[in-house]
Amino acid sequence: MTDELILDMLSGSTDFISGERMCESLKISRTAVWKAINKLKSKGYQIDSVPHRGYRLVSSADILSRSELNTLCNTKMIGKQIVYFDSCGSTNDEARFGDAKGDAEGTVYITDFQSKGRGRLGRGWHEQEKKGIAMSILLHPMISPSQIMPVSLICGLSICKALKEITGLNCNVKWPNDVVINAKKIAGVLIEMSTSGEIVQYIIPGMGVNCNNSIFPEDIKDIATSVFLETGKSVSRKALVCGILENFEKYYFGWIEETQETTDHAIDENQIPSYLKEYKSLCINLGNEVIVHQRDMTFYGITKDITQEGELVILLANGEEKIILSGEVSVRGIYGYV
Ligand code: BT5
Repeated sequence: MTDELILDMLSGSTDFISGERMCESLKISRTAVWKAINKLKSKGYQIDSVPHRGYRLVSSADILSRSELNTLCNTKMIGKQIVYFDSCGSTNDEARFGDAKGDAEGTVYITDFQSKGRGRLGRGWHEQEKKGIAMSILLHPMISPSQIMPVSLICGLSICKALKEITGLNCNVKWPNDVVINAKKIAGVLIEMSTSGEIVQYIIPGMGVNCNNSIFPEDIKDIATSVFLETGKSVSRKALVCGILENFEKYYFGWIEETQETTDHAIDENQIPSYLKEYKSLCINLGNEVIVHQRDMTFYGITKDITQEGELVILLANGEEKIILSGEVSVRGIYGYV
């Protein structure tokens, strides 16, 4: 914790900060400062120490530290509080524990290594230490459980947009929230929520993004990809985290506001929510052949549209239209479905 506070001070200054000033501001001993500086150096931070002048941060380690993310992220609420773990089981669990402790809406839980990352329906999420992004956001929206589908779409859209802005990659979203490029998956989203009757107590979107991975385990090597594998270059995970959080904040609060307006007034069927226009332009399902697996049923069709509530409209071979809110949807040509 002391090292995080010292990092806060160092990253907020381009000049040297004396050891004495650190002791005074943090009410700690000289030895505690010295130990914390050494801990930061051992994590990979390059810190100049000059007698009579103090310490200065020269370069950062590739760590998703709270203080640096706080300085970099240009958001009002999402990520204003960041809880960082060197390692943890699942950031979605950490967000759940955080909610129970009364953490604020918008708190982001992030780790450099997730040992028990979850996918949907009991599946796993592979993570390589310090190569990807694993983070979860705690949300307390004033909506009913039946209205949450767009949060899922907004997560995929935000990752897609940030990947374009930071790395130049042209990714797509596969409904509801996988992010894909060249028929492989580069990011996935797991949404978990708790409800009490008609009230949403929390929604926790967990996002996993493959950044600098050069290799994947045998079972997913043909379906997974990373920024590094697509561009041949490493990406700054910190910059990408901030890009995702900034996009998420913009689309999420825009959607909440529009939802509020449509609750106050009659729904205008022609007024598409702004996030949805952009989502549709990146959605690989639209116009393509899909297979839908729902419990014991499987059917084929062409994706015709996405409703304002975020559901998929599928045109079946017999001309009937089917609206899908959940289930596994595979798109022809995308990992595995050919
Ligand atoms: C997902 O599930 O894609 C949701 C992944 C969410 C992970 C984040 S990380 C932060 C937060 N904390 C968590 O514990 N989870 C969230 P699903 O659509 O069910 O896809 C899972 C499937 O994707 C697996 O069965 C594998 O086939 C494949 N897979 C696993 N790891 C992958 C990876 N790193 N890249 C691409 N595909 C992967």
